[in-house]
Amino acid sequence: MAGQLIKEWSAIQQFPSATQEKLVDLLGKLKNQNVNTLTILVMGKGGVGKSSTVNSVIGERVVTVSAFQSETPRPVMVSRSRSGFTLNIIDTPGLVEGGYVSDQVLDTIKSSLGRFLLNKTVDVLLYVDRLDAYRVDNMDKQIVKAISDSFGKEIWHKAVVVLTHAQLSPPDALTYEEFFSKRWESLLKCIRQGARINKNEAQQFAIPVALVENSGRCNKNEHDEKILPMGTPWIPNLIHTITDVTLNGKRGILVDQKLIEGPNANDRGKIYIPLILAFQFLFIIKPIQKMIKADVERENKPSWA
Ligand SMILES: Nc1nc2c(ncn2[C@@H]2O[C@H](COP(=O)(O)OP(=O)(O)O)[C@@H](O)[C@H]2O)c(=O)[nH]1
Ligand SMILES: [Mg+2]
Repeated sequence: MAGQLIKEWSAIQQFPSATQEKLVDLLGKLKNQNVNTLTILVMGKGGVGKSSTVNSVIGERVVTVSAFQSETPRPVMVSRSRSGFTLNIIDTPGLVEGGYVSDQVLDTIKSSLGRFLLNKTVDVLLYVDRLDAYRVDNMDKQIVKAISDSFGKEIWHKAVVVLTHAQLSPPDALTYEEFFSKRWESLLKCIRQGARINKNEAQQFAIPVALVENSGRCNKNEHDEKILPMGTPWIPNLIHTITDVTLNGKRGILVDQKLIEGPNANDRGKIYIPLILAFQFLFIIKPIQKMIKADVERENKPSWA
């Protein structure tokens, strides 16, 4: 973005003053630690609320949200500045296409990152899913695995899991807290498996979760702030979690040539293809050919031989 003028983050004034104060505090905390730019990458399945969350955080409709249409095909970076502080948020297309994790989407994300941020770092990954889902499945694990293979397992040091649709009434007579902790427990387990984070590493990879409700019907407190069912204003809470992860002492994700051109999940297996072919030739095809040859020789001998 060299030389390009970054838009002023004026939509921050759309937030209720209680939220504005907290945001200004958090941005101050980052600046005190010499963090003048905060770059956030948003990824997840399609339709989970990635774009809506980007709009909620910026405070205006900066990216397209659609219930039924297929999403924007390319990643978009939205940048806003405020008193010397720059916020970059990168919204991306859903990672699942036609029932598979799409390598093509992952490649597009990486090459777009190269265009937006070459030799700069991503500070935080927002991994978005919905709170109101009752199961995790193998696809969820595949997505986490694909992200880890493409960006390195370390990306989970910089991750915040965002669960949208947080204003829900839990099923089966569970309390909200019970439902949340069950959902989070199973998703966290799935993330650890997909990212191959073992028991000993779980402590280092303490992945935080933040709840989000993008709906216009989100409840508000007496200060007009959008709140979660337990009363927490969710926008300041999300930015607080993002700030903590930014300052957690772990290195951000460097967008260099190696990352952009590096292999992703399925490509990695491809290096074994020549080996597998060689194996098949030496240990399966060759012996069969030998057997056939021996057979033919036997057949060709005259019966009286
Ligand atoms: N009720 C509710 N609807 C949401 C929430 N987040 C997104 N949506 C809706 O879900 C649909 C998909 O959202 P979108 O942000 O485009 O998802 P994306 O495909 O992940 O970018 C849209 O109709 C949104 O209005 C949320 O937190 N609560
Ligand atoms: Mg979207």
